[in-house]
Amino acid sequence: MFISLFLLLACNQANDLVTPPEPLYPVPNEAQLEWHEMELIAFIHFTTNTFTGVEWGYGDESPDIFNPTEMDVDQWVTVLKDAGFKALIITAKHHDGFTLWPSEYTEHSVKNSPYLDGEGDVLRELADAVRRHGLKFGVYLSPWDRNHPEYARPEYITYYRNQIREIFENYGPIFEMWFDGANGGDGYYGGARETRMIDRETYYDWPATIEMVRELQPEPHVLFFSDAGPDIRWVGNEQGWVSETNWNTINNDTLYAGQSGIEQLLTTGEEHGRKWIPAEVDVSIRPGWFYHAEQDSMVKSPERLFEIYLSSVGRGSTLLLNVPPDRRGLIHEIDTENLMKWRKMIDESFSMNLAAGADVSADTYRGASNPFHPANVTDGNKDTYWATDDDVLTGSLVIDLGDEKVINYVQLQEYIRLGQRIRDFSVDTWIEGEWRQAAAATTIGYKRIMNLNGIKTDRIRVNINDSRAAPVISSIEIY
Ligand code: FUL
Repeated sequence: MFISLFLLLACNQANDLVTPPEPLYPVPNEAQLEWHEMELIAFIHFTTNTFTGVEWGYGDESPDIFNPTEMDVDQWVTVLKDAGFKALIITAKHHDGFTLWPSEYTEHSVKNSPYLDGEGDVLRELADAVRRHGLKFGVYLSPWDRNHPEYARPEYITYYRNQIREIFENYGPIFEMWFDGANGGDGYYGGARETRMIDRETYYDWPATIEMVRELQPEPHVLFFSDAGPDIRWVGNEQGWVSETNWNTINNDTLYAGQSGIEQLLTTGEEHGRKWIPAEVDVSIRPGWFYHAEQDSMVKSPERLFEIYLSSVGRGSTLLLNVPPDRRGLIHEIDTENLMKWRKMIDESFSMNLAAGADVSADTYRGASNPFHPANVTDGNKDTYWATDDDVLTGSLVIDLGDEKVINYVQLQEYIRLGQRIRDFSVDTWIEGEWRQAAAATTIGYKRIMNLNGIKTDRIRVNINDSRAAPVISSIEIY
C-alpha cells in the first residue's frame, strides 16, 4: 500500500516535471494571434469610383458626383456581422485621392460633395457603427494618389503622413492598416496630367511612417499589411486562395510593397522564414473592387464563396472579402442574399463536431504526461494540446467515433503560439478492417480543413509524417 502510494506520487511528480516544448521561432505576437482567430474580415471599397463606374479613378473626378442617396452604414455592418465577419477595412482613400473623411489637407474630399451638404464623414459614421456592433475597424489609405499635385515628390510624403495622423487621432484605434502595392503611373496630379513614377523601394520610407503610427497608437498594436508585411503579407493573388503549402513565416529583408515577381513566394511563405508574417487572402465578391450595376449578375455564388472559404481559412489564412456598397450607399440585395446563404453553408457544414469528446489515443505523447495527452485535441480548449517528446517528429492520433459516420471534413489546428511546425501529414479512415489514406497535405498552421467527401467510417487516424520540431496540435474536429 505504502509503496504503491509512493509510486503514484513519484509518477505525478514526474508528470509535472515534463516541460512544454520550447517555441519554434518566429511565433506570432498577440495582435497577430487575434487576427488569425478572426478568420473573416470584410473589405469595403467605396469612393467616387462607385459613381463613375471605373476601378481606378484618374484623380480629376468632381466631388459633386459623390452622393449616396440612402446611405446606411448600419445596414453594412449588420449584414457583414451576420455573415460572420469580425472586422471591417474601408478605403478611406483609393488611388483617385478622394477622402471619405473631411481631411483638412485636401479639397478632394467628402467635405466638398453633396453628401449631407458637405457635412458628411463616412469614416466617422462607419468607425462608430463598427464599434457599436462590437467589430474592429481598419483602414486602407492608398499611398498612390492620382489627384495630389505633389505626388512623387517629397512634399507628398508629408501630406500622406498628415492624413495618417488625422485618421489615427480621430478614428482610432485602428486594428489593421492596409498599404497597397499599386504605386505610380499616370494621373491628374493637380492638373499636370502626366505619368509619374516613383522608386517603390525608397520613396515612401515605410519604416519612418510605421514608426510614426506606432507612436500615435502604441496600444493596441496596429497590424500593417503590405506585400512585405511587416505584420501581414499580401497573398500574391486576388482570386481567393493561398497555396496548399502555407507557411506563416517569410524573410522580408529584401521585399517591398509593389515589388514585381514575388507573388509565388508570398503565396507559400518560407519554411525557414525569420519573421511571422502570415498571408491575408483578399478577393472581391464581385468582378470589380467597386460596385458597378452591370456586374449585378456576376456576384459570386454562395457555393463559390464556400470554395474560397476552404482555400483561404481552410488553409490557415484569414479571408479579406470585399463587399462594395452601391450608389445608394447600401450593400446590394444580391450580395446580401449570397452572403447569408454562404453563412448558412458554413454553419451547416461545421456545426456537428463528431470528434467532440470522442476517444482519442496516440502512439506517443510528451513524457507520457497528462498535460500533453492526445485527449487535449478534442476537449474544445484552444489552449491545451497534444505534443510529442523533442526528438519525436512524427506521431499518429486515432479518434474513435463509436459508430460509423459520414465524414465531410477534418479540421486541424496547430498550437501556433509555439510556432508553425508540421510540414507533412495525412488522414486515414478505417474501412473494412484496414487503414486507408483519405487525404494528405503539407502544412497545417492556424487551421487546416481537409475535404473527405462523405467517406463512411467509425475511426479517423491523423498521421504527422514530418515536422520541423515536436508536433503540437491543439484541435482536431470532424464534420
Ligand atoms: C489593388 C488596387 O489597385 C485595387 O484597386 C484594390 O484596391 C485592391 C485591393 O488592391 O492593388
